[in-house]
Amino acid sequence: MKYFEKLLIANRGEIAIRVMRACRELDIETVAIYSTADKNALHVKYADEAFHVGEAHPSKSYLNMERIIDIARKSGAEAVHPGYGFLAENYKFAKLCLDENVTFVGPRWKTIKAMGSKIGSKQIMRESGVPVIPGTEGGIKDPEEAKKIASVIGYPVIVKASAGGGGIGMQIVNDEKGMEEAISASMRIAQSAFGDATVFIEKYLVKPRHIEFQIFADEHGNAVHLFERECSIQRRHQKLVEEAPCTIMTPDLRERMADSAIRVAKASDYTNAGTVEFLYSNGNYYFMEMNTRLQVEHTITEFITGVDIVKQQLAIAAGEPLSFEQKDLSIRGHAIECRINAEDPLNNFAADPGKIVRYRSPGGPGIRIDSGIHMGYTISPVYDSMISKLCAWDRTRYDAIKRMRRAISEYIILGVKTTLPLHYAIMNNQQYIDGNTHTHFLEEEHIFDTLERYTRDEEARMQTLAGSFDQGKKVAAITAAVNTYLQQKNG
Ligand code: MV4
Repeated sequence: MKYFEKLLIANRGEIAIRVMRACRELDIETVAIYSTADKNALHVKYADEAFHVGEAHPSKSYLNMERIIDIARKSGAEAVHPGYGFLAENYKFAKLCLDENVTFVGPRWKTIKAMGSKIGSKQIMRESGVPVIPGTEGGIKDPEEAKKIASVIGYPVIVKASAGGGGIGMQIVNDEKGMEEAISASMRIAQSAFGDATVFIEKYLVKPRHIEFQIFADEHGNAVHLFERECSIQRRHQKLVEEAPCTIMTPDLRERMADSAIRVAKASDYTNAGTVEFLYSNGNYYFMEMNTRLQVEHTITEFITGVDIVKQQLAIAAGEPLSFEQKDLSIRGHAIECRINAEDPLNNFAADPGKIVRYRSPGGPGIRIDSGIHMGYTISPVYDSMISKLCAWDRTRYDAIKRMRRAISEYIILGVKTTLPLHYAIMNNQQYIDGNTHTHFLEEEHIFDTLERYTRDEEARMQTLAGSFDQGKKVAAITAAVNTYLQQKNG
């Protein structure tokens, strides 16, 4: 089954290639778009056809809706896959596709619009019997009202922007005295970032876990979930490590959370692939938001379920019913994803774009790499700094961790600073190994001390490896990173 003759991929980098790979296996022709900065990028080479879409800045290229629709017309593509980021959750683009008779591979525009409002989506879920974090039901009109609600739910509370994302405009309030300032700060940031100053408050959960459920819904009323992913390890609201399944999941909790996730899908009139994000704290879980797109970390769900999520997206977009029922799905083994970024973990994760002068990626059993870069490639400062998604699967969680360590130790990336040493440290951190992750993991765990201990203990073995793998520079880089950190810490 082909679903479409030709698909336009309105994205770049690894996710554009990921979507094209599904198309290649389905005999669907692919159309790439590229900005001036991406003329020689891998996703352009991978596609059957490629069209220049505009200048490097996203507003001139990957966000240029009219131009992208033009290219779909010109190339004869019947459908557009938006990937993640850029136009993926822009309801105006989904609506434009509908109006222009091009299939948007994603949910209906009205669903995207409704889920884009934190207050609105929370209201829908509250009415559908999905647990939500206690707080204001609508936007805050005056600080006195906020104080009244806060005194009922108890401090600390958190002020959030309704239009927000990525933690922008979030303010934690510890007592009544801080309320007015937090609300005005949050409103100011929300207004300038989203053009919408609507904010709301809710109970602040201390060190929660981020647990999300992958769901699918077709146009025939069927909805299933593909279990959960745990994504608590983040920095500045960007995920660094994800895994599936979640270590603290029990059959009972999974049943309840999955039931809520399916309720979310039904309540939002959902179609296609989506992710329902929950915060989990002290045995309770709460709906946080719905992501109406294919996610970066879909790979680990593919590992544990064997389902090709992109192929299913295309099938649903073509009007096909889901090819499986809930009872056909089960979890096999454990998968972990490390997002390898060109950035410096020892300098507040500052981006470190530049040329990759030496590159060799790992492989072998249970390893998957999704990447849009190669040796000699120059990572542009204009786009995000992800080098690759390194995923490891094995029968048990601990085996998957050991496999990830092995893969990291095979990885050679020279020319830019990367998060690899940090991932190495996390994979050797006892709390991580024990499954004790939460949203403040990086700050609370003495990750870099663990890195130091690991490096010291394993140096001899690493040196041997370095000889045969020509990894001397990598070992030196890790050692230097540890020394810099210790210098900073000690004075
Ligand atoms: C919270 C929270 C605690 N309590 N809400 C961060 C991003 C945004 N999507 C929501 N976020 C949070 N909301 C309440 N009521 C803690 C966070 C949070 C967080 C959530 C998920 C993953 C990482 C995080 C890191 C810091 C804070």
